[in-house]
Amino acid sequence: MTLILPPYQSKLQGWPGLIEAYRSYLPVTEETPVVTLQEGNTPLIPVPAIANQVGRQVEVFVKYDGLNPTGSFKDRGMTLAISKAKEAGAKAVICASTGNTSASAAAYARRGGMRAFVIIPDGYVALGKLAQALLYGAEVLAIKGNFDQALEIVRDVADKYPVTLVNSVNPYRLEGQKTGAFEVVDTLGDAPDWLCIPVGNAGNITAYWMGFCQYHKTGKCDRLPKMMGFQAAGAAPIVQGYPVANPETVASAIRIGNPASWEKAVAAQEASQGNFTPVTDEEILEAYRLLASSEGIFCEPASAASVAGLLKVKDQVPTGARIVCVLTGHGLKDPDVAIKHSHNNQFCQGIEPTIEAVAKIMGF
Ligand code: AN7
Repeated sequence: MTLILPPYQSKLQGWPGLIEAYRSYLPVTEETPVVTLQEGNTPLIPVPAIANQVGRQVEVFVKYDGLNPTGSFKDRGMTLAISKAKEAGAKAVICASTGNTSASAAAYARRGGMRAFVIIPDGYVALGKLAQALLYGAEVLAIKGNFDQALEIVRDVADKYPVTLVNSVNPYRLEGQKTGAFEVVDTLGDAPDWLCIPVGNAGNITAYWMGFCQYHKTGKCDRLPKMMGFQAAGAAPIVQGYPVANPETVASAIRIGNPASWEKAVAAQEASQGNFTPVTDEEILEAYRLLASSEGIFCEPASAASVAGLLKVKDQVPTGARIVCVLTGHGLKDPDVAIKHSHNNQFCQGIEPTIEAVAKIMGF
């Protein structure tokens, strides 16, 4: 078996990537060729301004998974899915994506020496994500359709042709993503009271719940969180109870009308006595701006749905609760939305290049 890591790698100190860090909890063997970009180990950052808005002496943290190697939580699942695909001898992988999965699949597949086919909804993938897929060297197929249609196509293609599907219907994706929950518990010393998370294809909420349950069973945590899932109001099939044919939201990452992990996500919500709640685009953008301008944390719009959701249901939060909101992707993924919706009226252009002109505008 070809090893991906060069021999000098094993002598390095520091974080080895999540497969090595959580090897005993993951379906890998000594034979598995580990394809890693040292993903995981992302910070859990206190967000006091958000906590203040909730009140009731709560503690609020964000799990900033936008700091993964390709800028989203997808890397957690992709390191494992690509390693297992390589172990099985795959030469090519395929995924449907609203953007982040395509960026992650492209990076890990290319690092593992495989072709990466990505099917995306034409015109609905944020600029940074498209840039990534192109530069990583993916074969990018933009369809005149939405994510749900793209997912149907890739399922069929992977059935009929020698390509491995790396959407979250691939069980290794969720196995890798559950490490997000491990890291939260490892940092806090126990599970939080609430885990607030954006929901699109419903893989991540399912994976976090798997992670908390596995850690609970092995005695790493004493309790389990309520799983609080938030969908964009224009793309809220789980909230409504039926698929949405034409999902629409500014949060293009979660513009999904028929989630693949629907039943598993509902099972997690029910077992944890959590909830699914819709948040409007305006609420998402409000939380997006608040995180950046009050906390210094730039996430993408879909990620801000977790904080928007917490603020929306803050009256249900128990006093003194400890809450974690998952920030799934980096803000630089979607520069168009940032510029369009910053509401920053202090951007002055066309200024004469003199100290006097600058000082005057500064108000001195
Ligand atoms: C930033 O990339 O579905 O509920 O194709 O990119 O596990 O789907 C992305 C989803 C939340 C929703 N936040 O997670 C894709 C894709 C961000 C995302 C979600 C996505 P799931």
